[in-house]
Amino acid sequence: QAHLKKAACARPGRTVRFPWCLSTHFYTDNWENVQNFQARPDDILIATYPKAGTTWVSYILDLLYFGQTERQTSTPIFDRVAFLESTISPMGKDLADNLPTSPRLIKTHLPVQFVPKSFWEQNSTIIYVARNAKDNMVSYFHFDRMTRTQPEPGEWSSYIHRFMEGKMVFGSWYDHVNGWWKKKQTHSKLHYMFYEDLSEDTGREIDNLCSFLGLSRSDEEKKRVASGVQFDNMKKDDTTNYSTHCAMDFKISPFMRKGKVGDWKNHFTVAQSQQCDEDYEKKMKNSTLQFRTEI
Ligand code: PPS
Repeated sequence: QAHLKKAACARPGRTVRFPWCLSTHFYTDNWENVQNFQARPDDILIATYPKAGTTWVSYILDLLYFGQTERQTSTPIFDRVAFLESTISPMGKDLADNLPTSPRLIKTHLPVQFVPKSFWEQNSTIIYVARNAKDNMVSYFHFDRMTRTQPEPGEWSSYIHRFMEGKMVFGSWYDHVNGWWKKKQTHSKLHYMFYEDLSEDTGREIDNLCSFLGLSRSDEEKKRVASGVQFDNMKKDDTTNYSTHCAMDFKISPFMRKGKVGDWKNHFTVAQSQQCDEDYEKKMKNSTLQFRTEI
């Protein structure tokens, strides 16, 4: 098994060009099967643009539903929450099919229009997490440096432009956050969350999640969850920090890197920030979405 895992991600991802994005074969090889995935009414789909807080919200949901069982303390989060379109071991669709839990927690980075239709037919619950563009970009850049599943990021100065042009694995951040935001207006089983809100007040966001999901948990339980999912706790926990994942080189950058709102200030020059803001105004001018780049 370990040998197979190593072989599965020994080489960098082959770049695949889809009309809507640049991808790698890791996320497209199983496309038909993913599109035909059979969702269930009690499934919970955690949808995000990459690096927006997927693992954080996954762990919150995992603890809210299942607590600290043996499975939680021994199985890495990427084996407990199925990454649907991924073909990196574990194969996401097969893992999702065989998850023993109810609800099944399933993660996707797909733009809203590519979510398998059975999620809508079954009226499954969806949690979308969004993060401000600048911090999301910085986090993605460092991730691209350290994982073999993504194309090399190149220089930061050119990466910013590629991000603004939407030439990223999983496509344009702007289209992603807006597409899901639009869907939220008509789909009542979609809860749209922000990384910045979670960072500001994790307890409040857990309360909101519980209300949305119809979960009654005691204040004590909710406090335990909020404390368990703090950045430092997740960073030192080998089941949540991705240290056992085959495709990542933590010597370059750890998965649990900084976990902050506003780290973009350590990366953008004043000119880069202005350019990004001007471009942002144009791309987001028709959107009612509001992001915070500091708290
Ligand atoms: S992935 O690969 O798309 O699933 O990555 P994802 O989990 O969406 O995003 C990783 C970033 O989220 C940060 N993170 C957290 N921040 C604060 N608190 C907690 N508990 C937490 N857990 C994960 C993680 O550090 C990455 O952000 P950066 O800015 O790179 O540190």
